[in-house]
Amino acid sequence: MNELGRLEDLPADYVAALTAQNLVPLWPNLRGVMPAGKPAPNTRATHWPYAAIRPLLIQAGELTPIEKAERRVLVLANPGHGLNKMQASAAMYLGMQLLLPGEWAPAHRHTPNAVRMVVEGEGAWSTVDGEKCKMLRGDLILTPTGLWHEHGHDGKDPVIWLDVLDLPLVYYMEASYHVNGGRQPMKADHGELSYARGGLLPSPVFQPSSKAYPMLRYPWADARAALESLAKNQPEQQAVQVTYANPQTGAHAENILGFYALMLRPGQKLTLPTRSPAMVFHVIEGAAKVQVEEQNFLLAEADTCCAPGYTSVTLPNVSASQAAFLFIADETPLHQKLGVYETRD
Ligand code: GTQ
Repeated sequence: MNELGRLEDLPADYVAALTAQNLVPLWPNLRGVMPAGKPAPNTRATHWPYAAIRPLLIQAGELTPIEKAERRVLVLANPGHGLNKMQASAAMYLGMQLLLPGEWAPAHRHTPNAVRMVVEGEGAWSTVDGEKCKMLRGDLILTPTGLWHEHGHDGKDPVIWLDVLDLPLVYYMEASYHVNGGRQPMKADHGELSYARGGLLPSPVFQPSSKAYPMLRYPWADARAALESLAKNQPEQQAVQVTYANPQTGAHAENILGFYALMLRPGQKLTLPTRSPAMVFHVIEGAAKVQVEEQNFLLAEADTCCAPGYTSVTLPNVSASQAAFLFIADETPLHQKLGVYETRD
């Protein structure tokens, strides 16, 4: 490969003349923006143990009233991007959000898409597009782009959930903004009850739903049951995994990020195919190791970690007797839509 000319090889007055005209020579920068063979990501494999986050989040509850925070969130920031960038990967944002009993996180809507994965506590709910969604441990709740949402809490103990947003991408596109609103009128919660079983679509007037996001709450009890049933029926199958999908179209539940639940059988060690999208792993039940090339993280329940794209990831279940259940978020829909999705051997 040719050594390309460096900036220092150019006369200083020439570089100054370029700068004065808002011009930049490509050749000193070409390899930086298009490295050889594979990208050089800023995203670093990073582990955020829940045991470290939880006390600091509870302390945030003492330090900052909800009125002063709107959303009381500690952001799981990837040091490879710089903590102030508040990104876990190029397209993914992660936050751990705390709502205390009686608190209310007021209604707003915004252009980034979000989901919530409930980590701890009972009695909270999110109203999304007028639909009241219960928040139970392991439930996935969508707040897709543009839909009004607010969070409330009628229970007794703190509720904590993991937010996953495509905020870094939408922000990078200079398309990120929010609108505040008042209390949202509630409709009966029909979403998860309407789409109660796979393969059965509600069609009361022989019409598919006209909603872009017909299902907003994906109860953990159903996802877990689907995984258990897959594991039982397909004993040879390596990856016991389900995708959170739009039940009307079969496409990914949201447009930019993909969401999945994975079951690791007792003692199983699963190697994922090397693929272009970055991934996030969050343990719903059990414990698992996440091996990202040479790095090795031990994830306890409620721990979260991320891996950059184009890396090989192996997931050993730590237990020989208990299954482990992971929630996964990744950038697959984005890569597929942009035509840059790749797998490698
Ligand atoms: O709950 O609406 O972590 O708007 C970041 C931005 C949560 C939310 C976040 C948000 C929210």
